[in-house]
Amino acid sequence: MKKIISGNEAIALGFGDSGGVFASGYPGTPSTETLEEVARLGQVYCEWAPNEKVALESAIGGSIAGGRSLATMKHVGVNVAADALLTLTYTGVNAGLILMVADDPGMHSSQNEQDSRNYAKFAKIPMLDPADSQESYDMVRTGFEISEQFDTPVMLRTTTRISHAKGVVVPQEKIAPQVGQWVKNVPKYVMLPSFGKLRHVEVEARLLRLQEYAETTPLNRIEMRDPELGIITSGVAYQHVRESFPEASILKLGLAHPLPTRKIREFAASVKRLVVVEEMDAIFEEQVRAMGVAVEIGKNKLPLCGEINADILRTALGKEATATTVPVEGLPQRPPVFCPSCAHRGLFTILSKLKVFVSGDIGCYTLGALPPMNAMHAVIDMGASISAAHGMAKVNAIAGREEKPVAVIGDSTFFHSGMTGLMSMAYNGGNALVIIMDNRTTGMTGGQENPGTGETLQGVPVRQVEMVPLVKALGIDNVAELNTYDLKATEAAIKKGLETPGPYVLIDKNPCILRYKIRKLAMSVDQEKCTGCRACLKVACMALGLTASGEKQKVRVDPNVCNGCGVCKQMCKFDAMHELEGENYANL
Ligand SMILES: Cc1ncc(C[n+]2csc(CCOP(=O)(O)OP(=O)(O)O)c2C)c(N)n1
Repeated sequence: MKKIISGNEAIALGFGDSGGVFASGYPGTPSTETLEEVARLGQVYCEWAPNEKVALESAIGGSIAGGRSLATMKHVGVNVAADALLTLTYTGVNAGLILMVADDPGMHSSQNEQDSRNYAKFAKIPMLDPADSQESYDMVRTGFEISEQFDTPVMLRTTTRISHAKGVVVPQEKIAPQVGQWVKNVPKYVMLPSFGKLRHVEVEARLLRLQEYAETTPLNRIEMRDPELGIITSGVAYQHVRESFPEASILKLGLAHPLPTRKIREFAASVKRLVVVEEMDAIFEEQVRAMGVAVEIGKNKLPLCGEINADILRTALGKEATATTVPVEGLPQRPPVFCPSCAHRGLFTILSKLKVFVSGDIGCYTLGALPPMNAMHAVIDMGASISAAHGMAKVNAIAGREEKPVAVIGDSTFFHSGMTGLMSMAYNGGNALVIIMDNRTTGMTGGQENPGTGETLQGVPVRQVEMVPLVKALGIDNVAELNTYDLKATEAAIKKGLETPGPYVLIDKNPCILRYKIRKLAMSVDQEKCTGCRACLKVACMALGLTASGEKQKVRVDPNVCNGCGVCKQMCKFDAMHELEGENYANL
């Protein structure tokens, strides 16, 4: 039966329909819904791993044990899993193995916009690049076939628009999951140097066989139209090409690595002007040029940064833009802020006041870097807050600087890759204050489960990892709890952590109000008492606004937005704020 589903949902469905047995992943936009959908469909066993390396390694184990396996992650997750990937390419697979990676050109929700096609080249493995939901679905099946035929992991790469846009999918006949043999094969799976050397030779031979496959597979197709203009493209860029140049001839690369060199030459010879349209890096273009084939337009006119759209393409190729994508001028900027009553707000109100150097991390708390808080000064990658703070403290000590850095990290990020940094700090005699915002969820990506939530991906209750004993086990003696809804207590706790020499950990256990649906009585402002000093606005809450312009603007609270955390109330010196009595507007 036909369905209208997103690319992520299509991959999940394709996995269940293609004899999938085991799936593991770590959340990350735009990949997250894939594993959530596998869980919702309920056909195949799946789980959240604490990080991408664990997810891929678990999928490797699933494959070795004979089950078709899937690992899901966002592009930067592949960096975390790369150690496993770059040797997995040597071992190959037993049952089929797909690494689904979702790229984020345009950085809608990421710390960088790296192009995962580089990883396919780097690891010398095939990469499938779907252009819509149907292809996302079909390429899971094809991916498993390629994986088993060529004894290789396969990367299935989407981008934000493929992952999140919906399209029609006609499912194929379902393949029942079959678990094959659990094989002991030491030279294939034990990557000692002596075995690894032999496997590397295999990898090179496999790549040549894959290159031959690339020439004939229908994944790479020539769509011959007007020979005047020929465009080599793949993925979502194919859709933009079809929209802006419906008359152009196209070589559509469904297999983005390795490339079909003979087919490329054949296509180039059959068109007058050759253009390569790809988002982000010039991966195809460089390879085509290296073949000695002339490319008229590629990255000389098209951007290396951000997404491509129909108008960018039209302009690059000398046609007029259609103005469908030109943003309206003069709209007010609305930087994202913490949710009303989020526990992170109190923390950053105080960190901002104390003007300390904050080594931040990736999660909802990264918003603390934005105005008006401006209270985060370095954010690199997941887990870096603690290790970077450690390095800062060491250099500060060498320079004779007294200031102690503060690291801020969430629970999911701590479990992902913060723990090792903290262990290093304890082991190497570090000197930073570490604040763990343990809101018992992976908030930023939509409130997923993690080892601390006490629930699996399917919502099955399990033992929670407790933060205090974990931190102590990593070698930290000074551990205290924090309540960021209490500004005075938070300030005192942070000051104590900063004054005490050596590593010091504060743990805030207030749960994510969104994930746990916590409702509190809304606040209200006594207009008689409010002086309009705006001290409360420093907490950057979207429930707070100003009264209509008049002689003296005062603060008002939108009771439909306010969730009554009372942080703004603590900023008011005039006792103008109080909880709404009698009626809980937040529950309206
Ligand atoms: C390597 C990597 N994997 C995944 C992500 C996506 N991601 C961004 S923040 C985040 C988790 C945040 O959770 P937590 O640390 O608990 O903080 P919260 O958002 O709940 O405050 C994830 C998974 C990423 N940016 N980088």
